[in-house]
Amino acid sequence: MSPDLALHGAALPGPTGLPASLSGLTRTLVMGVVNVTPDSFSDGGDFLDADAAIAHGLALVADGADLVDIGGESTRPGAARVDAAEELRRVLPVVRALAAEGVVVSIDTMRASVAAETLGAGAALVNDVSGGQADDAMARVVADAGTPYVVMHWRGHSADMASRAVYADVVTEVVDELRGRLDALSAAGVDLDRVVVDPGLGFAKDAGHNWSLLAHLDRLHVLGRPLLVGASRKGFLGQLLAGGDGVPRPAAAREDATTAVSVLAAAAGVWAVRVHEARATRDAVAVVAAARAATSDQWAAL
Ligand code: PMM
Repeated sequence: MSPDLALHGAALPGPTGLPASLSGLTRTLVMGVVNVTPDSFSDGGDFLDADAAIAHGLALVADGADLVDIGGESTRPGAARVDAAEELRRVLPVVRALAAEGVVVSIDTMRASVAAETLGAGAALVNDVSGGQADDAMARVVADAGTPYVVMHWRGHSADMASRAVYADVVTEVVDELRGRLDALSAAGVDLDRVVVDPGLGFAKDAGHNWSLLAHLDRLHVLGRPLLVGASRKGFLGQLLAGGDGVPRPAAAREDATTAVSVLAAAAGVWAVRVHEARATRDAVAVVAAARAATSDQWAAL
């Protein structure tokens, strides 16, 4: 049996092309979320005003976030799309201001035009929940910019993704479908050394699918790419923590469970976790890194 079973996933190094401040870290990184939307499931409407969004991004960094993910389009189940002009109007001033403050900014978008504009305004990474499927032009933008690129597992837009949550073996199918995306993106000119993969918890997945993926994160390492996991405040945590009446725990009261998932993900060796509150997760990933270092020291000494 492995001596360090609880810490089985040696953390993979991050993608090529990260700012130097993030490339040498030996712990799981913390990606803080700022949704500049009226309708995201947990923070919708809180940061629709650019000044509030900028202040929140800075607060996340003060709390320990290594990078901040800015999104202008809600992807919660059932959400309708916004047009590109509105999405850009929401995110551009926030990206520009935070990048000017020295914050490492990730842009959460499925649109090539929004990615291109915000990369020009200082974003350092593109986080595409569709993994390049929503916009054929995305691969070209990312390849030309040479920035890191998060490719999430996705089966279709939010309006009807629930009907696509059908799997015979969710872990195998997610791995196979992500591999298919990597092949397609590579053929389109994207340097896979710059790619991070994400199982897409909650996207065309029910609670059971999310738990299976979390329990088998180690199997995603077969893709040979750094991993990102986004479980923060998601519905499956609300279901887990439902009261006796069966009513899911509200999103804002899922923070401790989110931190517990950050521990699991860090122990499985993910490169980064995407969270709405940074402080507790930053402490959690520090704990896992210290335990991992002590485990290797102990066995190296034998
Ligand atoms: N989840 C949301 C939005 N963007 N991006 C990645 N890479 N992974 C995720 O799991 C993910 C994401 C869900 O919406 P939220 O911003 O309201 O949490």
